[in-house]
Amino acid sequence: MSEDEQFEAIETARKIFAGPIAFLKSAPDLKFLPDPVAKEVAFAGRSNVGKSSLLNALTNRNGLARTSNTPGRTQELNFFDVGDPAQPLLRLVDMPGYGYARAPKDMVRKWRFLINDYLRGRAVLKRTLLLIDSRHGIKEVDHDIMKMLDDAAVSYRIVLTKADKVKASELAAVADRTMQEIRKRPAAHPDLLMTSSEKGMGIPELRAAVIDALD
Ligand SMILES: Nc1nc2c(ncn2[C@@H]2O[C@H](COP(=O)(O)OP(=O)(O)OP(=O)(O)O)[C@@H](O)[C@H]2O)c(=O)[nH]1
Ligand SMILES: [Mg+2]
Repeated sequence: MSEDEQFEAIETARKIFAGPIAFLKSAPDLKFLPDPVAKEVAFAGRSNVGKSSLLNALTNRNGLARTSNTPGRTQELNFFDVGDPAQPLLRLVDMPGYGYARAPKDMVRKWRFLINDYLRGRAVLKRTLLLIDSRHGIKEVDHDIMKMLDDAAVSYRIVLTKADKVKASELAAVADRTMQEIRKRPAAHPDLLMTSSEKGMGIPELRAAVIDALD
């Protein structure tokens, strides 16, 4: 993409996310999923990685998705309509986190099935944004999810979060390591997005990446 095209993609995406966006529904179980009438883009990642915060930054609406310092805040699949709610352009899906060791075992199991079944089986899911904490890089549980997505040929894109929490040199190092991982992954988008919901870093580019996923 040329610089002009990237600029245009960012501007188009900015306008879309400045328009109407509304909470649609919460699905604690696959049988409560909304009718698959719009393309979906999902936010997945370890517990506390910053999924709900990133969704809020993306839509420029604080408090649209509920965030918390305590892991395990989001416990259901939460759907948000972008565009005219009667005919949404797309739906954003805020997911429960995985890998939260201190959650009760039956809850962990329930979330794992919900996450895996949704990601693997949802025909309207156009792309999964797989969030990785800049401070920690890719962990074992992330490898498990990536393998599952690769095996099921579900397109995903890695997004580093909380970039404001690390020094520029550390960010460059974690980005390098993560890029090496991505190259080996068949279903992963070849580029990395570096973001901070707190500082707004990478958010315009992430908006463009979400819109790009709809093609
Ligand atoms: N400094 C900083 N803190 C962040 C950023 N993004 C999220 N946080 C903080 O990280 C914590 C977790 O954020 P959430 O958005 O709730 O994380 P989540 O991935 O939705 O968590 P679960 O729903 O529990 O899986 C909150 O205290 C946020 O304020 C960021 O870019 N920078
Ligand atoms: Mg959350």
